[in-house]
Amino acid sequence: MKLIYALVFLFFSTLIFSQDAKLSPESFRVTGDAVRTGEHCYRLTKNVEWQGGTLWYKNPINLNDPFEMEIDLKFGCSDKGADGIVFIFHDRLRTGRPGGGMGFGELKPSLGIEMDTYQNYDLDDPEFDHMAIMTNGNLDHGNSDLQPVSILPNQRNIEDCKLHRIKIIWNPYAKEFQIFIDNHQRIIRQIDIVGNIFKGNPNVYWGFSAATGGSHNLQEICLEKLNFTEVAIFDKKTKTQLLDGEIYSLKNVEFASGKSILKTDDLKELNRLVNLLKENKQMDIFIYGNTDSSGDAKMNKIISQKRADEVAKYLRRNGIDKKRIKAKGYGERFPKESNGTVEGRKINRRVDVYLVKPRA
Ligand SMILES: [Ca+2]
Ligand SMILES: [Ca+2]
Repeated sequence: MKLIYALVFLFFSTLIFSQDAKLSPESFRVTGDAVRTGEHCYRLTKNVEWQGGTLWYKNPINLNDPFEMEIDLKFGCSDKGADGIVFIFHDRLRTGRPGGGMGFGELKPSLGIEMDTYQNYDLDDPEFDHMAIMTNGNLDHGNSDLQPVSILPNQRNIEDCKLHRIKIIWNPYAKEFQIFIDNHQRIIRQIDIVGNIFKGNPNVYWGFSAATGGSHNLQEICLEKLNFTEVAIFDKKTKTQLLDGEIYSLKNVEFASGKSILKTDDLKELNRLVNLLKENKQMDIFIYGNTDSSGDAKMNKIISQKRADEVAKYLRRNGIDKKRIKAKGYGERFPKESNGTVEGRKINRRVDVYLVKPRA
């Protein structure tokens, strides 16, 4: 019984930990006039003219997995202030046109949930505080497909000095977006974000952007709950080394002695490799299998080839063109450490990769 309690505790503490890691300030980048003001709170704009600020989550997320978040937004205290806040998906950490564009204007490719408190006549904005799902930085409601709804029910003013809870749910299986404000469902829309907007790339960044113009408001955000899958990517240094063509030993890609079956449940490292190759389509990859010196040298060469082939197979299964992949087994020829110790042998049973720079 005690064991079950311990396991349940472990499970929940892991959940809480991953939630905390996502909410931690280190996971975010503020740009423009945005600043952190509390544990999980940020000010996007001051209540002065011509401000623009964005809060970005630093790592890309995978839109083929579900996405859910709850945050509190404050739109300021002056009715008819400006300009509003936009939730953004974009393929880079880059902000669009401020002012009436709210940091989303002309940003391509992108999806934005605009929460707009200022009526721009040139964009056919309605008089009331409104929200809509918009694409590719286009905030013009002249297009009948993009008719906005009021943010709060009954066109109530949202610039009321209060925090409002917004809940965003993305269901990738139904390709459906749902948006709730203060527990009222305001938008439900089917949209193929990955296919139609991001041309098949599911890895996008998300953030909240706000701006002011001649009219203004204090606009703030507090993060409450975040739930999504981060995309596995190499750290900056490793990525640079790989793109420079340096040899790299895959981490956590392990094999039992004399075996070619991938031992690890942790596929992050292989997914990092897949994502790097998808990002850099001009580069090919060489995969080298290696063994320790236990057993027969000829046999080791065969096993090392199988190890390299295992990794190649994983890349192919995840959409990397087989023409870009070369896999070779070197057996025990290139040990990294001494074969005299258990640890050394474990390190020597490895797969090395390097990317081939495109010819100029
Ligand atoms: Ca507006
Ligand atoms: Ca208003």
